[in-house]
Amino acid sequence: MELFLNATSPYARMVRIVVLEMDLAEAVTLRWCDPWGDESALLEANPAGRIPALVTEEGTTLSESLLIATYLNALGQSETVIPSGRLNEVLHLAGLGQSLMDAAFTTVISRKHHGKGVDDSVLGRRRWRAMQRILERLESELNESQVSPAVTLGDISIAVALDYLAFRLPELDWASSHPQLQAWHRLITGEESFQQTVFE
Ligand SMILES: N[C@@H](CCC(=O)N[C@@H](CS)C(=O)NCC(=O)O)C(=O)O
Repeated sequence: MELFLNATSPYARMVRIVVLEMDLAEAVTLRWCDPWGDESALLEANPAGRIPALVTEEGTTLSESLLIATYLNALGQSETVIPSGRLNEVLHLAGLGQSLMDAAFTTVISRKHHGKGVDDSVLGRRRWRAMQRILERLESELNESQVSPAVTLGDISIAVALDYLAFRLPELDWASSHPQLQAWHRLITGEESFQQTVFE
């Protein structure tokens, strides 16, 4: 299989961590690319021109990080990142993580193209409010005692989104205002799969 990715995409990092957690690293060739460069190989794999994109052993092209994660989860030999007995909880958390990622990533890209003033636009403010609300929700739902040895897609999605906030929007300083979440995040990101994939 081939996975198109770069070192700064939170969506791609989430999938990469799933690859590692599912013991699939040897089955996946990493295809480093610039999603903004319209490279033909990436456009072939995903006409939307976005990463992550996965080409399966059969040559099927998959896009969208959560769908790729679902596919990899079904392939793996080891413990699953979407345990069926915890489906509600895992999908609930994965959705919150993805929403946080979306709001953060759109903020970063909007700033890049329209300047920081875009944060004060109607949509910019809406995104900031969404991020604050999601962080408050996570602070109320997660703490150290909920960390189980087998990391799930929900854990991965949220922890990567939080790392992305610290990486690209450090002024938000989510950690100091959300102490329980910070403690949860510290435990999750101690995993080898997180250490191997830090944002660069
Ligand atoms: N919903 C998509 C979002 C993917 C996405 O936006 N990826 C960014 C990189 S972080 C990208 O490739 N952007 C290039 C573009 O939008 O043209 C997913 O979950 O995979």
